[in-house]
Amino acid sequence: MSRALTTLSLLLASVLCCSPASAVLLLNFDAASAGAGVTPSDQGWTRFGTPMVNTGAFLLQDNTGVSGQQSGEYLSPTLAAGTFTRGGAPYGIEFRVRPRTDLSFVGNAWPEMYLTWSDNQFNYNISVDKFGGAATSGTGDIVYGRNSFSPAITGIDWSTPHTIFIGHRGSGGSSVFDFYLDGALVSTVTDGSIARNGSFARDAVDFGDGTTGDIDVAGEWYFVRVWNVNNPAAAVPEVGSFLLLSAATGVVLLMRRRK
Ligand SMILES: [Ca+2]
Ligand SMILES: [Ca+2]
Repeated sequence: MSRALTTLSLLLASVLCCSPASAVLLLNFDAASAGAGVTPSDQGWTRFGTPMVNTGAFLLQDNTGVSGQQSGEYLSPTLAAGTFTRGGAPYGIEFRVRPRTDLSFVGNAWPEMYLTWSDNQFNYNISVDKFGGAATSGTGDIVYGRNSFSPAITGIDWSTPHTIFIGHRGSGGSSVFDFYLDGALVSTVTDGSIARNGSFARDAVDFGDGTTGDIDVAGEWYFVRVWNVNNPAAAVPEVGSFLLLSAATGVVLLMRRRK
């Protein structure tokens, strides 16, 4: 075996033997991958209320053009029992969104553009707020809670979409949630702060417009994913990409040796 091939073999072997365990994408609805017109209903999710429209880039949630208040949300297929366990194994909920209109920050406005899930003990929910609190311009938030909004991430410029990653860490029988904005850790919330009574979307996720109350809002959902890892840096599933990268490195080495 030539030295170059040996080098390539060693590279591949080192990747195979020493890569961290691959992250597993447990659930994924990606609007762009699904294609225009395809909704989560076509991929085994359950829809409640008004459908969203897949533009080919995102799912458009928009009930603002119809008088009265609508709701419309999608509940994912149920994952393996215990996937979400309080104090249990890591998991991550990742989604890319852009609100088009503001949450009015009154009463039951909380689920007008929200994402929710439950573990074996509690329900959790976050909402996407274009303008923080009662503001009517400026930056906005990712908030949690009901009737009052507690911000997990603030100062978000929603003129463009952003990716939110909520990482679950078990901690001695209870849980903490790390909130990431576009891959950067912003805050950590204990389950005592974010947990609510309820079991809707247990071992599953649900997103969209969850109430017929108050005003309606519009927004864009690009993807919604669940991982078996709790931080976005680890959320890279493709072993193949590592091999390709290594093979490319090997080719470069081969070319250099030939010079
Ligand atoms: Ca609504
Ligand atoms: Ca607001």
